[in-house]
Amino acid sequence: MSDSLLNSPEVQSLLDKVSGLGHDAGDARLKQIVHRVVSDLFRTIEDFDVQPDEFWSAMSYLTSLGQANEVGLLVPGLGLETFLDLRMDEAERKAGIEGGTPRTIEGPLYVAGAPLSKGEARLDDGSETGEVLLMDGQVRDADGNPVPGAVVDVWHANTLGGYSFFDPSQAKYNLRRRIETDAEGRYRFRSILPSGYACPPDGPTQKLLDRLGRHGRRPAHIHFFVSAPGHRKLTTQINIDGDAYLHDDFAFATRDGLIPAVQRIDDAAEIHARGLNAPFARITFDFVLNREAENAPGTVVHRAHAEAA
Ligand code: MBD
Ligand code: FE
Repeated sequence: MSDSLLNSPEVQSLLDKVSGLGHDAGDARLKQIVHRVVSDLFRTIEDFDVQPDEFWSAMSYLTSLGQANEVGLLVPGLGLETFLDLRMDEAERKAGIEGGTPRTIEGPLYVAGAPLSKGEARLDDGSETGEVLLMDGQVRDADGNPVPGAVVDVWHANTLGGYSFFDPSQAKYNLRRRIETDAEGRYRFRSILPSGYACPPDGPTQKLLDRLGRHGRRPAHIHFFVSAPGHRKLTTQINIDGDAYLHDDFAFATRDGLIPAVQRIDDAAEIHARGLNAPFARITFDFVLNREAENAPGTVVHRAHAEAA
């Protein structure tokens, strides 16, 4: 409402001191950003006449978000992770990089150091009765040439939407593998079809979503990092077609080009030939990597990751 208080010399001087402006010690870029963020908070408090009770309930919310280790869950829920993707897409367009497999968000549930194998892997430990999924494809470069020796780092949820490590009922690295592509750039794996994810119903993320009148569901999906020397690292996911939340993802990660057909195979001879005893699902999906470029920001993102002990 009133800009006069915000613009008063007293408040402007307060913001300068808060941000460490006016002296050389510290990090100049961080000072600018803190100044902007705190100024915007002051403005929000002023414009909405935020009362002390409301302010302290927000501080207590942030405390609980950290204590529940849900910062990485609220971030995609607020579209921030998708916004970072859109910015990277734009930077690549400006750098003349086009045509690779679309990126989409990493999300909070990656675990580093999954077992590495050549050409193929089985992701599930056989303890679940989910529908078998056979997935395969090729990693290619921008010119359509196969990329041998690329690493396809894949992770997904089980049939209850739970991820190993975060769900202690699952074995270490269950449904997580790294597969090195073969001489033709091909990878293949056997797993089970995942189910969609739901935010912990009693957690702080879901609490905010409830107050926004939103759900906390994701469609069934499979995550990938695909990397190879000389190429831009790809962070992406595929969605399982037909999921009720396919175009209603609380984390805003569904993109055109990332919804491959799911073939349902019920031919007895083919089931038998695969060493299986029930109908299974098959997905073929090729990844196209862009060449590394000096005029675009890097795609190797440093963020805290769990490592299964
Ligand atoms: C997930 O499995 C996920 O991928 C994201 C982005 C958020 C929550 C759970
Ligand atoms: Fe996920």
